[in-house]
Amino acid sequence: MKALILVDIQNDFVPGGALAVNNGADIIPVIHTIMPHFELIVATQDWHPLSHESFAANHPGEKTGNVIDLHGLPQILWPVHCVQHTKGAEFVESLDMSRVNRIFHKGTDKTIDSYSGFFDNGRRGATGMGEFLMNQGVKEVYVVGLATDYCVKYTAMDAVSLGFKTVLIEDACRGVNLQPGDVTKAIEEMRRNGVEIVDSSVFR
Ligand code: VGL
Ligand code: ZN
Repeated sequence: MKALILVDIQNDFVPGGALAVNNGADIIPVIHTIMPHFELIVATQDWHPLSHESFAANHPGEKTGNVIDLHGLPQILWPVHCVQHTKGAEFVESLDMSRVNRIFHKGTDKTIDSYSGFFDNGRRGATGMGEFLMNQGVKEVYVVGLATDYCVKYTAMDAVSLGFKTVLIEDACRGVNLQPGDVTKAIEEMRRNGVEIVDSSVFR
């Protein structure tokens, strides 16, 4: 049994959003061509309280892009994004959510960020997605979404660590590239960690 994981396809991560990923919305038609090949589809939703400590605005004197020590973990400071119950946190309207079986929220604990859709960055808590997929008999996961160099990368690498055969569909992802080359590096890191990298053309 295989499952498709949609990572953080939310308004704040596409052009016009608070943490927009270049060409982020271009993945949506690609994902629509892939969806019919899956019986099980799950989605992650970055879902922060306004007080989330990954927001630069919650650290007077700090700005977006700075790295701080957050309760023992290095934390990149982000603009305020994906605040619970706001427009920015909603799934992009053109995405067909009718095919999505379950949604998993992440980043709800204000004291720790959560790039992966499985665990927070300290592996202190789980979202329940891993257990859900295992209970459904899933052995193989295909990962798509935003952003390649953060939430997609950590989700894919955690999937490997949980024992899933893990495939990244590269053209169904886009990245932030805070530093030029970050996306390329993220793809290489995933490959090194056992993630198979493919193009959506394998489904045609
Ligand atoms: C993400 C930074 C902060 C992502 C989420 O979805 O890649 N990046 N929160
Ligand atoms: Zn976030």
